[in-house]
Amino acid sequence: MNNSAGAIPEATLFPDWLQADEADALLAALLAQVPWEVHRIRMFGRWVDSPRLSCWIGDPGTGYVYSGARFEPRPWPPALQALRARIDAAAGVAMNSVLANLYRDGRDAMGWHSDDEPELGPRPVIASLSLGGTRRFVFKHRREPARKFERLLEHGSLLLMTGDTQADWKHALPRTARPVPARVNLTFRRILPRTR
Ligand SMILES: O=C(O)CCC(=O)C(=O)O
Repeated sequence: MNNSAGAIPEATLFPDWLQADEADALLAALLAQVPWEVHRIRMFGRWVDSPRLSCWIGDPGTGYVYSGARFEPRPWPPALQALRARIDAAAGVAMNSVLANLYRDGRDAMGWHSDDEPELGPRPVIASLSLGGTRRFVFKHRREPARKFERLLEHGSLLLMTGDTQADWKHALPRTARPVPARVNLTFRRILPRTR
């Protein structure tokens, strides 16, 4: 999945997409500027607190339904306004929203899922920027679950997921017992206009 040898040809990891000092400054700004909240999600028929803090950010009209709940977008914080154009250039897509997640320590995590909500359309481009503590990011094939692989998402790295990545693979960010610094992840997305 790195630039030389790909386990998924349509998922590309750019380890040092941001320089360390720029990534440090962005992390500090996001911790201060984003209105972090606990999202309630539906799991196995029950509403539970998501084990991380989150914020759905976007242009007007980019309401998003995931894990059984609907989220209306918060406005873009100043720290993301300039970054947005650079993400668009890297992804080749005009992103109009971003899910920001804060993993406070190794107990915060994200379970198996694909970013395949109808609002994203078929074959969505997702640009995932990681800041702070390094965490494992794991992929499992949706129809052949024995096919799994993982990558480390480091401070300043950008993971671009395109093509059939969401249709063919699930991903997760597992818990860890290892002491790990706080991590912020930003998954930039393009929500398509409603057709009805
Ligand atoms: O934290 C991450 O790296 C991924 C988060 C994610 O997959 C999601 O929120 O959909």
